[in-house]
Amino acid sequence: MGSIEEEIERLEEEIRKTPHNKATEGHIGKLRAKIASLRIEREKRSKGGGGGLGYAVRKSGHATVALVGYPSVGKSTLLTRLTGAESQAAAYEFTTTTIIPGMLTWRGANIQILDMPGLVAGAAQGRGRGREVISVARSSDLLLFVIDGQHLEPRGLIRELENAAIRVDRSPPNLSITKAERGGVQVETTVKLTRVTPKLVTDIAREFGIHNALIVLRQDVTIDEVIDALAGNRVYIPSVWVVNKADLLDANTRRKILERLPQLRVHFISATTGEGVEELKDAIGHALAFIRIYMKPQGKPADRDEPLILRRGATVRDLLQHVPASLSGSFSAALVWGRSAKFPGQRVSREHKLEDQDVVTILPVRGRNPSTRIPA
Ligand SMILES: Nc1nc2c(ncn2[C@@H]2O[C@H](COP(=O)(O)OP(=O)(O)OP(=O)(O)O)[C@@H](O)[C@H]2O)c(=O)[nH]1
Ligand SMILES: [Mg+2]
Repeated sequence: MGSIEEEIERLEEEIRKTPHNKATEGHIGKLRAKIASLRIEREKRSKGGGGGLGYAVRKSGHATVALVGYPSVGKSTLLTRLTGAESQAAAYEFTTTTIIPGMLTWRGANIQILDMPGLVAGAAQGRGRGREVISVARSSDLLLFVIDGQHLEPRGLIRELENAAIRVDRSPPNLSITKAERGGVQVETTVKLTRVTPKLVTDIAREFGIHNALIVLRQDVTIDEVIDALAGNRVYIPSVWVVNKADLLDANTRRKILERLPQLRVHFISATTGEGVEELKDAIGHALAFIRIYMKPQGKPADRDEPLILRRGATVRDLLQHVPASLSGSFSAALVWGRSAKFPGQRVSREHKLEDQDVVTILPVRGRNPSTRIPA
């Protein structure tokens, strides 16, 4: 057997050659599982191989957005338009060679936007600074895809990210895997399965070296979703799509572009003229699903001027990361008013999920009033 890379290519070739039908579905599923587990192996080796990634972008602000697109579509021009940050733009490909950060302020939220080198085919295997681009994309909260009239291949872009275990605009499949000491692989279902059989799920689990486990399927999963869950390294990231250089596109061309991208809701913008850019800022802000929380010191009115900004789904535990240590360090419970509270002033624990515009008071452990603590 050759290198991992060759083995992956051999399996991909086999999938291409195999006719796709009901009878071969299981076989293809297993081949795909094998590829997924080899890719994980490849990642492990390349990380263990030293050298490091050679870049560092410190995440900052309330959320991070990665600009993803082919070379020369106008990512850097757009970064500058959105944030004012300087990132060199030029009429040749691969102008940008490192990650350049900028900050966009939207309704009180600080959104970090990262300009990146253009993505090319084979990025997941490390072509054209692909590893950097992908690892930054993986850790972002939103992918801002930039395409232009000349580079309308959204599937190619998504495929590169999919190969690097990024799932765009999807949610994790509803299934659980509990490893066991013995007993083989048990598959239980709570719904009718139409796309996989328990036998196939068991076979795929084996490809990942899982021989004893309880797997509970709570939705009609696809083979790929089973593979994703077993691989365990998938990240699920929402996206916003823009077609840039709209200043060069007449109404007819725009209509044709929309027809070619039926599955996407694209925004036509021009990074040079600014057309559509304010609407894009709103789209980014809404996609990031911020919530505002008003802090209310015990026995005093809430601070309505400066809300804490969190993301939808945030709990009191997340909130505690954004308050002074003197408050979070002595946390015993919180009182909540607003949409997430069953009644005004409900007493809740760290696990309580907050909603937009909630008012929160943090209660310190009795006898440890934070305002009278003497700093060390
Ligand atoms: N007409 C027009 N040209 C644009 C627009 N945005 C960018 N450009 C031009 O497109 C070229 C490439 O722009 P960049 O911003 O460097 O593109 P990039 O995607 O960052 O390119 P790489 O860093 O090489 O991947 C430059 O000549 C820009 O002036 C736009 O909205 N309209
Ligand atoms: Mg650039």
